[in-house]
Amino acid sequence: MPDWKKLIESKIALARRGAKPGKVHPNERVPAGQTLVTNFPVLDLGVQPDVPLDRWTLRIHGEVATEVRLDWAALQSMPQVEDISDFHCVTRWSQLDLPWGGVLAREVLALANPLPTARYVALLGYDGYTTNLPLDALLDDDVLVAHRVFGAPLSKAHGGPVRLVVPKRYAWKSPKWLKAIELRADDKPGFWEERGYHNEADPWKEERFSG
Ligand SMILES: Nc1nc2c(c(=O)[nH]1)N[C@H]1C(S)=C(S)[C@@H](COP(=O)(O)O)O[C@H]1N2
Ligand SMILES: [Mo]
Repeated sequence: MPDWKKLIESKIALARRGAKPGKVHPNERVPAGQTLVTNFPVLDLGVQPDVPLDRWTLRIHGEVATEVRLDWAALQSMPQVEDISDFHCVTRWSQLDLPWGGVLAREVLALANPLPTARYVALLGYDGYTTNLPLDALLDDDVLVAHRVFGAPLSKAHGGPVRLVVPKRYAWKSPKWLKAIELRADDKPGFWEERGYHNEADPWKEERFSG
């Protein structure tokens, strides 16, 4: 793994600093401490893996009855939905009304027949990035295994060909270049969660840091 020390320190500093005065619009759409943007910033660890469509697969494994490896054709053959949702990054920007296209995460999970013991998910990106959520968080009707945004295929910068979108959590819980979903009986902290970010990440409770 590359040396992310500087990047990690600057991201944590940004999140700790507070939003710029006069630029915050907390209201029923914008959580406290967030600044509205419209340019859909790109944020990641600086490694944007190249995943050609014919090499992309999504593995669903762990506490499941049927381990599944979904390829692009299989994803396309599933019911396609669109959902417009807001995106809140812990580094203080929020973009409203992102029009995602893809497949409901809960339908993708159902293919693997999760066992009753499955209570958490560990999510993995092709860049090695990890994050974690309760399984329940993936069952909402705004959580997409997304491959389109703004009516076009998802760009590599934004996690194409396929990413997860979990609008009710800070955006670090929405892994780009989605590679695997591991269903687990126990919770397993991901990249940022191990570095002090909050395990739950609800922007409406400003769950930025743990402790
Ligand atoms: N695979 C992967 N997914 C990731 C990240 C990453 O570094 N790698 N960064 C996260 C963070 S911190 C944010 S804010 C969002 C940003 O998504 P965007 O670049 O499409 O705006 O992606 C999240 N998903
Ligand atoms: Mo972020």
